[in-house]
Amino acid sequence: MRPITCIILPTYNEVENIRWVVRAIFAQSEKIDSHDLHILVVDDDSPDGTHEEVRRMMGKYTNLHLITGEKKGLGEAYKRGMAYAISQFHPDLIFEMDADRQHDPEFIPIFNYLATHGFSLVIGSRFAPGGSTPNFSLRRKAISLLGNWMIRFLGGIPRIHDCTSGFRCIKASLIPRCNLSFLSTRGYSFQSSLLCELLRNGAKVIEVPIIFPDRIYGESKLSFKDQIEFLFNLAKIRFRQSEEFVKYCIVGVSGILVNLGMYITLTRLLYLPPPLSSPIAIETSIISNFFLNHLWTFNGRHNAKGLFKKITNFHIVAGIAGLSNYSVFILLINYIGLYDIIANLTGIALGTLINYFCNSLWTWRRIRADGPAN
Ligand SMILES: Nc1nc2c(ncn2[C@@H]2O[C@H](COP(=O)(O)OP(=O)(O)OP(=O)(O)O)[C@@H](O)[C@H]2O)c(=O)[nH]1
Ligand SMILES: [Mg+2]
Repeated sequence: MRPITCIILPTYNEVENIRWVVRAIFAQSEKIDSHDLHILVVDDDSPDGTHEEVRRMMGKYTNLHLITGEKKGLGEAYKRGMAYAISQFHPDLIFEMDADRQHDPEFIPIFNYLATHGFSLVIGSRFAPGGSTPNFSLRRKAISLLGNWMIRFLGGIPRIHDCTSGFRCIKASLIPRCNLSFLSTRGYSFQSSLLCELLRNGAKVIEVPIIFPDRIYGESKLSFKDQIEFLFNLAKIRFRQSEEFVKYCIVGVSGILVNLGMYITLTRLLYLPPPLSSPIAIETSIISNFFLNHLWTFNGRHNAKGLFKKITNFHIVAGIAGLSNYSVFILLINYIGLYDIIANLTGIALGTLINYFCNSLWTWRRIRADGPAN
C-alpha cells in the first residue's frame, strides 16, 4: 500500500466551486506515483448545500471524505480536519488548500514531490519572487503585505515571504508536535500561528511561487473581525517566541533560591564547613534547574538525546557560562574599573544568555521532522 496524501478542503458556501475543485484534484492523482490522494472536505453545515453536493460525489470518488460541523471559523475547521485525517487515514502528507479555485491543483504533484525530498513544509507563496496576486486591489495588497511583514519580524521568521498562505503541504508527523489548541480560530491568524508553530517544531521549509487569482464564484469570507483577531494574534505569537526564554529565566531565579536554601541548611543546621557546603549547594541548584527546564521550559521538544547525555551537557554549559560570567566580572573591575555590583550584573546577564542559547541549541536541540539532528 502506498502512503497517503490527504488534502483538507475547508468549505463554507462553496457549492459552485466544490465539484470543479474535487475533480481537478483527483485528476492530479495519475501524476503522483508515490502516494494515494485522498480529499477530506470539512464543511461547516453550509446553507448553500455544499455538503449535499460532496455526498453526491462520494459515490463516484471512493477517496473523497466529508466531515461537517458547526461554523466556528477556518482555523477550527482545519484543527478538526487535521485531527480527523491523522486518526482515520494516518497520512504521510497533509495539504491545506482553499476550495474556491484560487489555488491551482496543478501544483499538488510538485508540492508532494518536495515534501518527500528534503522538505517538511511546502508553502504556495504569493509573495516570494515569481509569485503574484494579479487581481488584488491596492488596499488588499497593502493589508496583506503589512500583515505578512509584521508576522515575519515579530514572529522571528524574516525569511518567509508568505506567512498567511492557505496552500501548503505539511509532513503529517509534524502536526502532533504542534500545540494546535494554542492556535487561533480564524483564517489569517490561524495560518500565521500554525506556520510559526511548525517552524518552532523543526519544519524544513520551501516556498514555491504561485499566482493567486481572484474568486470567480462565491464570496470571500475574510471579514473585519479576521483583521482584528490578526492584530491580537501578533501579540500572542510574539509572546510564544519568547516564552521559553522567560521560563528559563524564572528557573534561573528559582536556582538561586535553591542554592541559598541548601547553603543555609548545610551551614546553619548541619554545621558543615562553607567550602564544602558551597559546591553541594551549587550542584543541587544545577540539578534542580535541569529538571525544571526538562519538565517545563523545554517540555515538548523532540530530541533523541537520553537523560544522562542531557544532564552532562547541562553541566558543561553551566561550567562555560559560569567561567564567562567570572571572566567578564574580573575584566570589568580590573581593567575598566567598573563598580563591582554593575560588573557582576553584566557577567550574570552574559552568563544567562550563553546558558540559554547553548542549552536551547545543544542540550535540548530540536530534531527536524525529516530526520534526527543530534
Ligand atoms: N469549514 C469552513 N471553511 C471556511 C470558513 N471560512 C472560510 N472557509 C473556506 O476557506 C477557504 C478560504 O476562504 P476565503 O473566504 O476564500 O478566504 P481567502 O481565500 O483567504 O480570501 P479571498 O482571497 O478574499 O477569497 C474557502 O474554501 C472557504 O470556503 C469557515 O468558517 N469554515
Ligand atoms: Mg479565497
